[in-house]
Amino acid sequence: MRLTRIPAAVGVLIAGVTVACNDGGGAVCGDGVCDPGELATACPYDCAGPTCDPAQPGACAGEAICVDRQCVGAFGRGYVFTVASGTFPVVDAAGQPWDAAGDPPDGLVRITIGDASFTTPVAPDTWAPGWDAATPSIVVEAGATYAIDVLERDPTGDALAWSCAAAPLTAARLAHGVLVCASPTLPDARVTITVRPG
Ligand SMILES: [Ca+2]
Ligand SMILES: [Ca+2]
Repeated sequence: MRLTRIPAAVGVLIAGVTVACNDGGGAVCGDGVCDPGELATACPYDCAGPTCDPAQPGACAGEAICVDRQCVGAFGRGYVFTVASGTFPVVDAAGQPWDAAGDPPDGLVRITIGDASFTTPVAPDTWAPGWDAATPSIVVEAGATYAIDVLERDPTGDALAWSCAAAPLTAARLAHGVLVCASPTLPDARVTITVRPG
């Protein structure tokens, strides 16, 4: 079907008053509104040319992120969180070696977004784990909390090494695309997590 571009896509001037006329709910291609999930490639009528650069975290104002060069609502959409890598301090928070005889730690990371939780595999015997472990797509709603728990595995179970939490997970953090969890007290205790829409 051929769509005709008309000024009414953004409003109609009636007796000197501009009336929004294409604000119906749902992602309807052709309604003149670039809804979440609509892309310039699939629906150029609604999502006109490039409006943002995804390499610029602050490219979109308000609670929005840049997807396919369009500023779209940050919340109510899926994200993939990838626990990339990290570093462990030489000793734990109690000043004790992680394992017997100074053996390197066996780190893993649990990430919790709202009600969704994901745990990486263990990276055995390393001070610089490179998990590169991606979550399934997790839908982030406005106001969702997040928590990152870095653990160390022993035969007796997992011990918490350090952790980070925030409420809520802001659009700015989602747009920035990187979450870093570093301990304020343990030197070199650091984990980097990347975030992308997906
Ligand atoms: Ca070990
Ligand atoms: Ca261990």
